[in-house]
Amino acid sequence: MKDRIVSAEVLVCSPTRNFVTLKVVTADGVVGYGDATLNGRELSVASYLRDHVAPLLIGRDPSRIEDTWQYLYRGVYWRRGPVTMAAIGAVDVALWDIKGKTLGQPVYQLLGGAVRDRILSYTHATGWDTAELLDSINAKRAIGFQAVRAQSGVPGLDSVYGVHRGAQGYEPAGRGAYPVEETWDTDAYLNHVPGVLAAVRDHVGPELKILHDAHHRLTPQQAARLGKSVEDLDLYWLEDLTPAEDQNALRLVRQHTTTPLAIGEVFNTIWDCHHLISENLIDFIRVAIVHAGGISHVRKIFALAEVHQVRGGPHGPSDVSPITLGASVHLGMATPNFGIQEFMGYDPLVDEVFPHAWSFDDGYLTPGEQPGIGVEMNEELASLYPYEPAYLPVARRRDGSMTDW
Ligand code: KDG
Ligand code: MG
Repeated sequence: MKDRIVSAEVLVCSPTRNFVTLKVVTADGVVGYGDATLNGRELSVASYLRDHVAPLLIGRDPSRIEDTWQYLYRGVYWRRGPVTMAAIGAVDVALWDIKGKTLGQPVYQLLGGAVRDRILSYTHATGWDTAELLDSINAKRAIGFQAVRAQSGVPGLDSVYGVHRGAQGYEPAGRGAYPVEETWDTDAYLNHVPGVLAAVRDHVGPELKILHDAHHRLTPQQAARLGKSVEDLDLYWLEDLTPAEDQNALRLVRQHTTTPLAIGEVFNTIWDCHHLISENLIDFIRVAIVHAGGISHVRKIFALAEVHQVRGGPHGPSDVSPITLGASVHLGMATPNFGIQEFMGYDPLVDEVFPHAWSFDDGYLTPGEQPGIGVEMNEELASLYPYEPAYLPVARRRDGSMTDW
């Protein structure tokens, strides 16, 4: 007899930061986990799953992954958006996990098998000034990274995206009842950052892959200027130069620079990026498995990208759980046009709450051979760390008006 889903439970925990996890259990006792974390809006996805999706899963055949995806996407009328797609993503990954466990195979085998031996990954290096940034890059290289995202402070600004003060690792979400308000000045940033990136290239030589994230803060004209000014530095990519809603914004940038462009961490569906991909306006598509409907949907985005020589470079910050990272690594193993996986790393407590078969070695990630996704959840430990309100910062210009964070 076909197996059936008998329970779907939402687990919210905060071991140093918030995570939302969907746990699906079948009548045969197979357990699948999916990540549904949406930074700063966690409880909305938890409610969407708990109140509207979990009841619909009971009694369904867990092997019908694509049909369940279509049911949850097309069956709702109110489509797309980060909350809906994170919820669908969590169900999708939990069902791939169950399928792998049921068949005794790691998920990458079910996706067609390995097309590579390991996945190139990049991590974050940060410093308030250039000297500190170079030290941070040295430290990342010392643990094997061959690709590093370089972010630095900007003179005159007290806080800058991607840069932290003190010994703690960078974590953009701040716990508390209100978002932190930051001041942002694009002119100051643009005057400063090309020199910093030049100093980084000078320091590391030609081999290291250097990436940089502008975090949606530039106009197309400013972005084009930045791309042009760093062209000789042979960056691996410039990321999120312009706000991601406008799929035409990067056309101007493209016309003015050969610096590779990456975008997509806030996209939720193939419909958010098909122009960018099919009109060759980007080089890397950065959708996260969790926020873009799971393995089933991101696989389609990557397949479209393959036709246009666009590579996958999925989002992998600390605010997507180790379950998403594992799912991403499985998909990367089986995707010919996969480029690189962001790997910010996790606090040791997070690794303990989500013990995982995936591993990092010498700059590369591998998924491990455990059936399913290979990431479990220590629910007892997780329950010691209940949800805490936390928000991403907001940003205002020097004149007090709101701008993109
Ligand atoms: O929740 C927001 C973070 O995921 C984002 O700020 C991280 O831009 C980011 C990146 O590239 O990792
Ligand atoms: Mg980014």
